Amino acid sequence: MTPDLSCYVVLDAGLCGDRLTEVAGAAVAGGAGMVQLRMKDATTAERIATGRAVQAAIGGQALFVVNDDIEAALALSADGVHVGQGDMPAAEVRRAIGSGRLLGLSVETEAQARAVPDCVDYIGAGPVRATATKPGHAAPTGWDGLARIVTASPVPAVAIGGVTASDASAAVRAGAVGLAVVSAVCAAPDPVAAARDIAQAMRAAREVA
Ligand code: TZP
Ligand code: MG
Repeated sequence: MTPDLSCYVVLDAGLCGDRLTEVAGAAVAGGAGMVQLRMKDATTAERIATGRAVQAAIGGQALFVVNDDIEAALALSADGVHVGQGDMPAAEVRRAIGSGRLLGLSVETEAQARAVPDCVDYIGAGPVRATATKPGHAAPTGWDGLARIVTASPVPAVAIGGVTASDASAAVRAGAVGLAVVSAVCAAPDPVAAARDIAQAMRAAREVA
């Protein structure tokens, strides 16, 4: 499975509110290749119910991963799971989800990037910039820090944290394969156009690189 991570939309329940399913469909219509369901304060049952609606909205047009919740991901037959440094260790997640699903890991520092195990398929690296979307996040990496993380990581990286379509060139220069966004799509007045801008900007940035 070689996912297209150029435009990776993280559906944050807090930011999307009751538009979550609508934003999922819009993200895919705009060209998002990967969609993550991120419901921090929900139960597994709620994640499964919302995940079903999201999957219906995506209609198989993008990969679908669940943040943190292995049980929900398995119940949904999701394409993968994304975990952070404070969650279950990646090797244990891999054992639980099997080899046929994607495993993403959040990475905040170069040291963490060096320690990424082989069982991880991609990393979400950042935050590149400070962002209100993730309270208590690690120190922003900036683009130079992101480049160091990318170099240290054995697997592809998407840049996350306050990034927008206008960051595509910087992300490509830093070696990232995509932009992972929450507010740039979830809080956009036109989420289809927002996702399309990101996907196109990444394509264009790669062409000139
Ligand atoms: N992980 C690192 S920063 C972040 C996550 C989930 C939030 C990114 O949100 P936004 O709105 O794109 O800055
Ligand atoms: Mg987590």
